[in-house]
Amino acid sequence: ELHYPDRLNAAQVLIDQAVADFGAERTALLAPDGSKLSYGELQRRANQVAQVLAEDFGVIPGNRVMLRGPNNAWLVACWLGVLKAGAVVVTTMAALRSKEISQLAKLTKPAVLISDARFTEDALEASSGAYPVIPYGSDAADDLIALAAAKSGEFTAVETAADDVALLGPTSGTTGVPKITMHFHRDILANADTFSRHILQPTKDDVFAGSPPLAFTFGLGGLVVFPFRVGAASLLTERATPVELAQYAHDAGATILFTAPTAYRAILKNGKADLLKSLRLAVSAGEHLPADTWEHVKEETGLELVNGIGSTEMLHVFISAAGKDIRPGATGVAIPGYRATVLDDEGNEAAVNQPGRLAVIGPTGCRYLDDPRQHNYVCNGWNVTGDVFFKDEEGYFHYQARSDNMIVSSGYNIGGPEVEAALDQHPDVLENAVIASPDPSRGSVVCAFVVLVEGVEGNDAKVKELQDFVKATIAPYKYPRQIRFVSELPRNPSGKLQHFKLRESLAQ
Ligand code: 3SK
Repeated sequence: ELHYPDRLNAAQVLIDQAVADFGAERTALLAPDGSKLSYGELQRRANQVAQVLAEDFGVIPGNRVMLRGPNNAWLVACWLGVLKAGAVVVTTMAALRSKEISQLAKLTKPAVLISDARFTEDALEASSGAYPVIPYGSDAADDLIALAAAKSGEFTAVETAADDVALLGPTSGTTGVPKITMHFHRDILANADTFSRHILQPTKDDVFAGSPPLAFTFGLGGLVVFPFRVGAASLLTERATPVELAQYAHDAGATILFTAPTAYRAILKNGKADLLKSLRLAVSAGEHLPADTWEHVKEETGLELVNGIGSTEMLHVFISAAGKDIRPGATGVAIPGYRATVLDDEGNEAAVNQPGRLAVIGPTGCRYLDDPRQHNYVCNGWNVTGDVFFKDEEGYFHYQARSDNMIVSSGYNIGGPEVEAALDQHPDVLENAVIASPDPSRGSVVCAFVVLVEGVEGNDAKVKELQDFVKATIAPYKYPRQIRFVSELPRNPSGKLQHFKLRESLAQ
């Protein structure tokens, strides 16, 4: 059972408390170029961001502030500064296009959008003056960094309630409309005090590293919340291939790595297993970890990957195992603080070894912002995830499949319907359907079945044209790596698309 005071500001704990407990001089953040930022310097930056927001932009507690940028020290300072000001962070992927930002802004109603200067174009197009866009990293006089430099760096965190909303985390919906998960200040600490504390057992001497963006709660936990909760350091990389990540982590003396199975496979494939040997722990989540990947990593590096499943709805990992508790091929058991089960179609607990929907209860949980889909996710107190698992005799959970058509590719969650909607906008596309196609290196890739309008030829040039079109319409990482031209799509008698038939056709 976790106990937090009624008045709790997660940023006050993660930065002010860390400075008090571990010292201002301790390294908080590292970058691949060898630069470092201490806890004291980061605290000052976060305070300055809070001052800019409150004093220059009139941000008040409860306002929402959208953040957009790759993983770096300024993004972390902004994240902490927004929370210290009592406002609510809305995390977004830097790669999102204006249409996607507008959609999220419509749902979350930000008072302000703070954007890395390299990504302001889409942000400005999306806002079209409805809310201010504050760039950071430009030469402009109104750049956040310039505005921050004029501030004292003294700011007392707003005394938010433990169950005030701190974070709005979007998750791609299967209907094309994103869902916005709401998380409280206490939820942010709860992940550190359950998964991190019991499974990773970090100390202040650990150095965390990893690939997931801070806009994905997998990255936020692993690269900010977990290290800062114990006064450890975190290496942030803006953009790195798996091999570059392994090299940076090695050079920075990283001890705990967070990435997806795809990246571990790529590191081994490129003959760079040695770079991982100095790690104390390597965490694999975001997509299914097959037993042979686990064995291969063990053979090549001696490391026993810590597998885990989490969700944006639950904020972070809730099933995992480490050390002697690991069973290769299984995801693990419910971590202390959480309970998990498998439900059958009637909502009853499924028998041992019988697949069903994975359900979980714990200190974090799903609260969608103003969204009727809440009723599908939370039933009788159980958070019913979109994953099919079975539980074995020992209580270990084994992944089977995703029960919706969310495509998990290289650790990115991509809603199939969103890609379908983008393709549909192309004048040559009559209709289309998108599914996951199994891929040995990425886990899955986005595969689109496309019916072209009459007279248009489906050839390699058209494939490239449609791919470029999707990349320009939605975040480029969502583009269909495979496109198959077909004369019609399978539908049931009431006209509903039968995605499962397309999946079957891939398997043949
Ligand atoms: O397993 C996942 O996909 C996940 C999602 C959110 C946060 C953490 C994780 C591991």
